[in-house]
Amino acid sequence: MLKKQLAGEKAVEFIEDGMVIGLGSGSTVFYTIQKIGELVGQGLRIQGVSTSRETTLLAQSLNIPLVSIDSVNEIDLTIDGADEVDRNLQGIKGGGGALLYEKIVASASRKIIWVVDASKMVESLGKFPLPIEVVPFGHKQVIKKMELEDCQPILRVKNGSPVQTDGGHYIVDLHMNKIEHPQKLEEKLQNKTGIVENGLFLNYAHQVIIGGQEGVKIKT
Ligand code: ABF
Repeated sequence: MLKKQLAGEKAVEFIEDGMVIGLGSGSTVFYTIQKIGELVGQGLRIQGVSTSRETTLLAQSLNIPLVSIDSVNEIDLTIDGADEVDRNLQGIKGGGGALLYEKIVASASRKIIWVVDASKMVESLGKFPLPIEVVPFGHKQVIKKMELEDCQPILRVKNGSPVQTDGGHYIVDLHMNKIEHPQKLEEKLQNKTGIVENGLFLNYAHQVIIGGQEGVKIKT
């Protein structure tokens, strides 16, 4: 079985009947959502809160009941993917461009589990380019500021046009190679006009389920 599939399917063991479940985005949590669809078909009662248009379509195709994040008090458990995770469960997310809605859902979640294949586990964050979500109006000014701060920004482009997120923003990837002080960088990015959100997910994940050669490991 694929390492992603191993990790993705393992996560459903943490789902209890009646829960509100945050449904993440990406190719690993894809397997989680598939499994949830199977369990819903066997009578599991959950309400899903989606983090992206892509996940909404997948959940709908599996007849997983979806509710708006604004119709629930809180989310019991969010299961999502990640691009990089360090030993302290600090992570980088947003490779798939869903970071804003993922962080909003994560912020409303009592518990967060990430599902990854072993290649996502790193010593330090930053080799994966850090995605930031920026407002289209003035995005070149933000890029200029990031260049001056030596963050190596590159506008994410597809077929010659800037990638647009579900929220209608652009994505700029910061090719920093190594992020020495993630907390400090996160605070700096939070305070930059024009930057809507950044892909540093610090102190969010409670557990990471890792699919590897030797099976599945759970890191808490
Ligand atoms: C999502 O999962 C994104 O934040 C991230 O880019 C993506 C990566 O996971 P995968 O490798 O499983 O597609 O949450």
